[in-house]
Amino acid sequence: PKEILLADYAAYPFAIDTIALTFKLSPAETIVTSKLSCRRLGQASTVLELNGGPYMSLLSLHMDGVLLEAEKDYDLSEEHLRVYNAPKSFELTVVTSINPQENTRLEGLYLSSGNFCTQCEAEGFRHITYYPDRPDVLSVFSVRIEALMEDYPVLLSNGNPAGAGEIAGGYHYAIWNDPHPKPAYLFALVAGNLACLTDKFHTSLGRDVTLNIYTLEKDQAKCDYAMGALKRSMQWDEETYGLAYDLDVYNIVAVSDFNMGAMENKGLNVFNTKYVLASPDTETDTDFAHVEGVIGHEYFHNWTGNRVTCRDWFQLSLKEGLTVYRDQEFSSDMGSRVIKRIDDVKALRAAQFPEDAGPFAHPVRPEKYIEINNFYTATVYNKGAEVIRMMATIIGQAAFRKGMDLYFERHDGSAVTCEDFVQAMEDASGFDLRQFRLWYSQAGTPEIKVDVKKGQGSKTILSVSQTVPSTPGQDMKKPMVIPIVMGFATEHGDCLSAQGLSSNIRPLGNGSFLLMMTQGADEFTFEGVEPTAVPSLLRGFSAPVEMETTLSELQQYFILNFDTDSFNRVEMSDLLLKKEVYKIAEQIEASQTKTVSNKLIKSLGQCLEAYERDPALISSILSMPSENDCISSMKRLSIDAVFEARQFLGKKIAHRLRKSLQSVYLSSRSAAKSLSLKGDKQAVHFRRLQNVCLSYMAKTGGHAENRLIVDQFQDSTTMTNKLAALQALVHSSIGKRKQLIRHFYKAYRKDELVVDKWFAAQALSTHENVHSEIALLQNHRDFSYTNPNRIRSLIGMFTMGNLSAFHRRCGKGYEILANAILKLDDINPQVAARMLTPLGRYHKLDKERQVLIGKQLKRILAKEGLSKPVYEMASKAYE
Ligand code: BAL
Ligand code: ZN
Repeated sequence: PKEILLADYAAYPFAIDTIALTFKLSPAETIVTSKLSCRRLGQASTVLELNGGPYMSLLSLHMDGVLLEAEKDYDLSEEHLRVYNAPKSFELTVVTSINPQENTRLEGLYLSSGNFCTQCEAEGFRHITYYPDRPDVLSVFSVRIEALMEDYPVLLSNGNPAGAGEIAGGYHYAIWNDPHPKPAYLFALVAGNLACLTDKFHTSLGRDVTLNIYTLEKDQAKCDYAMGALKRSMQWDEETYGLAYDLDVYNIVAVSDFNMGAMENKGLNVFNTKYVLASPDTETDTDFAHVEGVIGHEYFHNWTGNRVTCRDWFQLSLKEGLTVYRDQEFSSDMGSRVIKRIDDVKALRAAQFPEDAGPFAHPVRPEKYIEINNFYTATVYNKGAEVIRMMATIIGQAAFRKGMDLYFERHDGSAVTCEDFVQAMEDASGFDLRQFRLWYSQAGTPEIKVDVKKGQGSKTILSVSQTVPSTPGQDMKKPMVIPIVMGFATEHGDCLSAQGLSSNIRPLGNGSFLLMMTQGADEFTFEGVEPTAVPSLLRGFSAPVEMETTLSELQQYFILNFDTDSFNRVEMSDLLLKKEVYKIAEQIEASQTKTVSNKLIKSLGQCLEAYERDPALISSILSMPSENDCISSMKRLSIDAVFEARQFLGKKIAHRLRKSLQSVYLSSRSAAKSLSLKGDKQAVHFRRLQNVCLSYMAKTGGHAENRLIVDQFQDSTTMTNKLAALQALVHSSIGKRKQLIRHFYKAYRKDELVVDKWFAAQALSTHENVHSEIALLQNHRDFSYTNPNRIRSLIGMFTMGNLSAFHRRCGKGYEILANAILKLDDINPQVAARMLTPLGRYHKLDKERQVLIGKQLKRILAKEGLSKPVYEMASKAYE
C-alpha cells in the first residue's frame, strides 16, 4: 500500500462551490444523486479527480446535462473517478448506488439498530459518492432525503431544516441546508425511528437554538444529563472564548454501532450511545464524567474543527489536540480541577507514553501514513492537548485567549495548519515559539533529570538535563522547550522568600515558578530559599515528560505529606508505590525474601485517616499504579517479577491497613449515601474512595470483607457501586462468585452498555483460567464482532487492561488477540487495526515473548487480502 506524505501536499485545483445531494434511502440499495458546481482554479489541469471506493456503483455521470461516456470522457478505478476536459466552470451530476445494510465497516452510510446513519471522518464520504474527499475542499451543502415514512419518520442532515413533506407511496422527504461551507468529512445523515428530547438555548448573539437528542425510544429517559452537559458547554464556550453557536438547531443522535466515541458533524453530531446515555442505576460516575467531556468535546469542535478546519489530515491535532484541551478545561471548570488533571495525566501515561516509546511512535503532526484512521491516536489527541496546554502555560492565560481570538479572526471559514495556530499564538503574545514548534515534529517522550544543589551563600541551584529518545525514522533529536512549573514546599505552605532568580525563571505569583528549559542542560538559580524547603517539581504536569530527580526519600515523603500542590502529592505516592514494586521485583529476581517499606504503609495509612477533607484526592493517593504504568516505567526487570511484586504489594497494603480500610470504607459509604440523597455532587468523591477501599479489601480474601463485597453487590442502587462490587467479585474466590456474575447478566441483559461492562469486568479477571473464560465469553450469545463497543469491552479490555493475563508465557493471550484481529479484518478493518495497539508495546518483553508475538504478527500479515489499516499497524509492530 502507498504511503501518503505531508511533503507532497498540493492544493486542490478545483473549487466545488455547492453540492446538492439527494438520497433515496433503502437498506439494500440507496441511490445518491450529487450535483456539484465546479470551478477550475487558475491554469489548473483539466482533469477533475474525485475520490471513490470499492463499495459503490456509479450509475451515471452528466456534465452540464450531457451524459458522459466511460473511457472517452472519464475513467473509473477502484479509488478514483477522473473526468476529462473539464471546462472553466460546469455542473457535474453523479449518481451512485450503495448498500448500507451490508456495510459492517461503519464508515460512510450504514445501519445501526435498523436506522440509517453516517460516519464520514476521515474518508467515509468517498463511499457515498465520488467527491474530492479531503478537508481543504469546502462547499455549501444542501441535502434532500427521501424514505418510507413509517420506517423512518425522522430525517436529519446538517444545518437548518428547509422543508419537509409527503410523497406518493408512503414516502416522505426532508430538506436540510447548511449555510456554512464545510469539508465532506463533516457531512452527516440520519434517518430512522427515533425518540427525541428537546430543549432550548439562547445564545449571547441573540439566536434561539433548538437542542435535540435523538435515541431509540427505550433510551430516551437517559438523556437529561447529556442535555444539561450540552447547555453547560454552550455557556462555557461563550464565557471562556466568546464563541457562540451559529445554527438554529443542534442535533445529537445516539447510535449503538460506532467506531469512535462521537462525531462533530456540523449541526448533527452522531454519538456512540456510551457517551450520551447516563442514568445512575446503569452508568457509573466515571461514565457521567465521560458523557460531559465528550458532549463538550463535540460541541467545542463547532469552532475548533468546523469553523476552522484542517488543511490536510497531517494537521489532525490542530483540531483534536486543541479540542481535547478545551474539553479538559471545561470539565475542570465544571468539577474538581485537580482530580480532572490527575485522571487526564493517568490516561496520558497509560496510552500515550507507551505509544511514544514503541514502533507506533509518531509526532503530534505525523509526516506520513498509509491509513489516516490509524492516526486518531493518543499522541495526536492527548499529547496534542498537552502541547496546547504548554503554550498556554508559557505565554499565560490572557495571551492565550488573545491568540485564540486572533486565530479565529484570521482563519474563520478556512482549512489551515498547526503552524497557523502557533503563529497566531506567537503574534498575539510576542513570545518566540520557534523552538517550541519541535513539539509538533519530534516524536518521543523527553526524559528530564533534575539535580538539586545548594550553591554559595543562600543559593539553590537546579541543574536540569534532557534527552529525547530516538523513535522510528527519527534518530537525532534536538533539545525541546520544556516549561517546568515548580515551587518550594515547606511544612507551612510554599516558601515565598525566593528571590534573585536567574533569567530563565519566571515567578507565577502563586508561590510557584516557571522554569523555561531550552537546552540539553540548563541551570536555574534561586536565592533565599528556606534551607528545609523541598522542590516540588513539574506541578500540574506542566510538560509531558518522564522525570527523574535527586530528591532524597525523606524529601519525597515530605512532598507526599505536605505539598500545597495536591497533584504532586498524588504523583509522589505513585512514584513511591512504583519504586516499592521495583524493589520487591528485584528481591523476587534475586530469590530474596520480599519486604514492604513500613514508612510507605504508614504514610498511606496517615493519608487514609485524613480522608474527610478531600476523599477524591485520598482515593488517588491510595490507588495502586496500573500494570501498564508499572511496566512502562520499569528498567531492566522482567514483567513476571513486576506483576508478582505489584500484586504482593497490593495485598500487603490491604492487610496492613485492614482496619482503616474497613472503617473508611464504611464511613465513606454512608457519607456518599447521605450526600447523594441531598443531591450533593461530593457524593461522587466519597464513592470513589469507598470503592478504592473496596478494591483493597477484596485483596484480603477475608470473611468480613467478602461479606461487604457481596452486600454492596446486592444492595447498591448505583451502577458505580454495583460495578465496583462486580469487579471485586470477579477476582475473588467467593463461593457464590459465578452465580452472582450470572445474576448481574440476567438483571441487565437488555441494556447493551451494561452488558459491555459485564464483559469488561470478566476480561479483567486475574483467575488462572482467564483464557478459557475469555473463550467462553467469545462464544456468548451477546458477543458480536460487528459491534465495536462489544469488541472493545472484551478483547480490548483483556489485551490492554489485563496485562498479566494477556502476557502469560503460554502465548495464549497473543493467540486470542490475533484470532480476533483476523476475524475482524473482514468485518471492520478500522477497529481491527486499533486492536493491534497492545502488540506495539512489546519492546520491554523478554525474547521468549517477543518470539511468540512475532509469530502472531506473521500470521496476521500472511492473511490474504489483509486490509490496509491492519497491514500498516501489523507491519510496524513486526519491524
Ligand atoms: N473527530 C472525530 C471524533 C472526535 O475527535 O471528536
Ligand atoms: Zn475530536
